[in-house]
Amino acid sequence: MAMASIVRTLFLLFFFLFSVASPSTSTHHHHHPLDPLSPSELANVSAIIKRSNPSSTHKLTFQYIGLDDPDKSTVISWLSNQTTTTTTPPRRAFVIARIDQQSHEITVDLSTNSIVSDRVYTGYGYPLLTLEEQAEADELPMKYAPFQASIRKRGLKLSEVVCQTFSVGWFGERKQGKRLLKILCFYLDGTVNLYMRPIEGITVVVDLDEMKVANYYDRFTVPVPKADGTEYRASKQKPPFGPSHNGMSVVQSDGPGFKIDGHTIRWANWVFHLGFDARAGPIISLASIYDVDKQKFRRVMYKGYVSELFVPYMDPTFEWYYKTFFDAGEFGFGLCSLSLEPFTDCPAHAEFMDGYFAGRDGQPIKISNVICVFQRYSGDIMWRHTEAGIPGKVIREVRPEVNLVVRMVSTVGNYDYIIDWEFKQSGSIKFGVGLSGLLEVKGVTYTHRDQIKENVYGTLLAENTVGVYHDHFVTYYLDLDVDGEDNSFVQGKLKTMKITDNSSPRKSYWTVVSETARTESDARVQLGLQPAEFLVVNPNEKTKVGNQVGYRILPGSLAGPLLSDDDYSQIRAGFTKYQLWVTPYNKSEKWAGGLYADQSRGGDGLSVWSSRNREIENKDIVLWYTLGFHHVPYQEDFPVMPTLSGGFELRPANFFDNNPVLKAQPPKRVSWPNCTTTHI
Ligand SMILES: *[C@@H]1O[C@H](CO)[C@@H](O)[C@H](O)[C@H]1NC(C)=O
Ligand SMILES: *[C@@H]1O[C@H](CO)[C@@H](O)[C@H](O)[C@H]1NC(C)=O
Ligand SMILES: *[C@@H]1O[C@H](CO)[C@@H](O)[C@H](O)[C@H]1NC(C)=O
Ligand SMILES: *[C@@H]1O[C@H](CO)[C@@H](O)[C@H](O)[C@H]1NC(C)=O
Ligand SMILES: [Cu+2]
Repeated sequence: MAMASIVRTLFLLFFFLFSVASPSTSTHHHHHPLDPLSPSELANVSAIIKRSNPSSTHKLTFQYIGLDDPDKSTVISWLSNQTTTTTTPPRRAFVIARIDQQSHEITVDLSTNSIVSDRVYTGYGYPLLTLEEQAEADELPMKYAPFQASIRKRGLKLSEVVCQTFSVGWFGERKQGKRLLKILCFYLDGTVNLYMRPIEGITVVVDLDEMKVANYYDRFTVPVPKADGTEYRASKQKPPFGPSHNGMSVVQSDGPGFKIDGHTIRWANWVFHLGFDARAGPIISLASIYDVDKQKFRRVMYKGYVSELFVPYMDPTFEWYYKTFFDAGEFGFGLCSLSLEPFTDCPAHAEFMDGYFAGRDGQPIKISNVICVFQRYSGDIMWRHTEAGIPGKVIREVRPEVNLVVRMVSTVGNYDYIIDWEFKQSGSIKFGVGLSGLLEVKGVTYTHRDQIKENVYGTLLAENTVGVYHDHFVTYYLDLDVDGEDNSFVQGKLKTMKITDNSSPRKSYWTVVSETARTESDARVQLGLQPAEFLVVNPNEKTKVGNQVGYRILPGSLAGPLLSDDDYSQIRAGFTKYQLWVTPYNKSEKWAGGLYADQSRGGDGLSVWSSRNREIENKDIVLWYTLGFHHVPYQEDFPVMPTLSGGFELRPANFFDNNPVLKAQPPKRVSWPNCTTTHI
């Protein structure tokens, strides 16, 4: 939620000094039209834009540079022709730059090294914040005399203070606001867990375009929570120690089991493309699964990624009310990811992929090991049966479950979001979100619950420390192409049927009544209220016995908004109103909270698009799924949260003619060094 700590600034410097990829070293030519922009492409894009906006006369910053995908039809015909041709479609970049305090949307053609279009955006809202401008803003209070006085007044040392940036949201202001950030500061002095030591009462407002303090508030003083007990580093813990385990690992006798070729990953019966984007993080494209009976790969998903995260806090007081963050659209979900640590973030047998983004000056910055890919074996059973009903014999068949996981962790300030894409041989894709990291806590005078007589909007977690109630909503963009583009959204509603004519001893049963959504309004669903199956089908493709081929959504982590519809934050986050939406495919409809999420007003985004109520039957459609957590903090979340996990699943539904892993081969017995099975 908050961003740009000193830690991150140091990381950034590190990358600038050691990891800036030189354009001249990369002559790598592109293998796939959906590959993310390479370092040299990022450098070229910014060089082209800089050339037409010389720094002598223009102030230019790059807020976002990413791949501008070729048209879907181009990609698909490239894919089906790729063995016979080597030319990839022309590469383009989409850029949002701030030029002389205006937001420009610029498309650059990399095959001609030229600007194709340059449009000034005049609507509400602002683009992604850069890491660099946040780091600069964080330093402003240190040199601001009233802030220094506030720190002195509290008896604190300025050298132990670190500040963090917070987006300001929108609360009904009529006039277009300036690009602002709010800055809150924290106290180290004996800990690295700065988030547990807020210096409450002080709010610094920064004008980003001017890069100066625009407003300053010091409204009250409460004790800064103690450093004691906030430490989470293993090296700093004192006995008695917690539980340990035996350092277990998984043996892969024949290697990793998957192949990474550029950005294309092949594993078991799956093939897909894995990209990285500063805003979305990992992007999975062109996921297809091999059908053993049909002897071919069949398309499942054209593209999927996290489109937005909405994190509203539930404290309406002056210091907290504005905390209603759009973590992807304001801070960049990819931008906030840091290198994964081998052996701990991902198991020993994982492989890693690097990611690149453009810094504020347009130069490429590398995040090494930003994504990992690994096989997951957790002792689960893929399918089994023991047959004891046949006289004279017992038949036992078991297939253990081994899945493939693609993982990225985004650390948006205090929170760590663990994003897992898990592919199963049975055709399922599981979407996992894990929340860990540090709570955003509020400093209070109370040291015991019995002292509290007012609403503190959260849980007293430790002395002087309240964990404020909040939500996390994660919205996925899922462009499913089940056996091709033209798909429909079907709700199979489970209806109770009454028997009143005594035709059966039963009084009732349930049956499935299927309804195909005709327009977008038919496909807005608040999950959990009614028993139903939710499917994306291809009405033009049938199984041998005549069912429409499809995939169904297995909902999970259901949480709807609890803010009122007229609350400004909820207007901005209209996409959380339903957990499921379906829209017709439109290349420009990507970001559920709008392209310009910072200070957005709800004028762009999923709920606005859906309100056009376009036709979606037997068309290229996009499914949007929002999972959520209402987070009531508990003391166990202090000083660092044990991971809270959630997710949902897409699962084939009459897609295959029978169990697609019927003929999955039993695994080879792996011989373990010095290990025998223990019988209990
Ligand atoms: C970058 O630009 C240079 C010259 O302007 C060109 O030779 C090179 O191919 C470009 N690289 C990419 C990846 O577009
Ligand atoms: C292969 O490429 C050609 C020309 O680029 C295109 O006309 C054709 O449709 C493509 N084939 C398929 C199967 O998409
Ligand atoms: C695609 O979406 C944009 C943004 O919602 C809209 O302006 C445009 O009209 C749409 N195009 C089509 C063909 O529907
Ligand atoms: C396996 O056992 C042998 C003999 O008992 C021993 O020398 C060796 O170190 C063991 N290897 C491992 C990996 O534990
Ligand atoms: Cu939380």
